[in-house]
Amino acid sequence: MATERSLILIKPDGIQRRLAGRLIARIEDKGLKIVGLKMLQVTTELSRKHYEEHIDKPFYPLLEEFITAGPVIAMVVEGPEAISVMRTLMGPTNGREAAPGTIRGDFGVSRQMNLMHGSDGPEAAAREIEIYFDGSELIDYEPTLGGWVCADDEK
Ligand code: IDP
Ligand code: MG
Repeated sequence: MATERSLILIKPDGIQRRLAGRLIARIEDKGLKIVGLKMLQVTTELSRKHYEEHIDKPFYPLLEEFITAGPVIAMVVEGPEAISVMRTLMGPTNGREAAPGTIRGDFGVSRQMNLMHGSDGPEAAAREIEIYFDGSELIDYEPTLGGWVCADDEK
């Protein structure tokens, strides 16, 4: 088991729908640790870097229009297997197919406007964290309740 970091975004629909607090609460409720957080405006250039694997796909122009349409909140979330734990917490891409109980299943009905982004693997996480954050913006700290979130051999 590994402690991992994942790059999480609350996308413009989450901010515009005033869901940011509730979405951040889902991460906190799960027991994961937020080690970096900021609001920013994604530019066309940043979108092309972040979503480079999708640039040639037919949906990319709409994705770029969406992700640059308003501010996002970017976070780095840390915890045991944080990358897959966050993907499970968010649910599948399409909100119509996401099960109730998942973030996308509880808050959305769209494939594009699906509220959050989460890295899909360790390589993507490292790449994306570097795109959105400077090392100095990430804070190492031990939450007071850290010892009650999971056992030492799970960290
Ligand atoms: P993921 O965010 O669940 O990893 P990806 O397939 O990597 O999903 O797609 C990146 C983002 O692009 C999605 O979260 C969604 O906002 C958007 N997207 C994905 N597929 C489509 C599509 O077919 N039409 C429009 N937007 C899409
Ligand atoms: Mg993806």
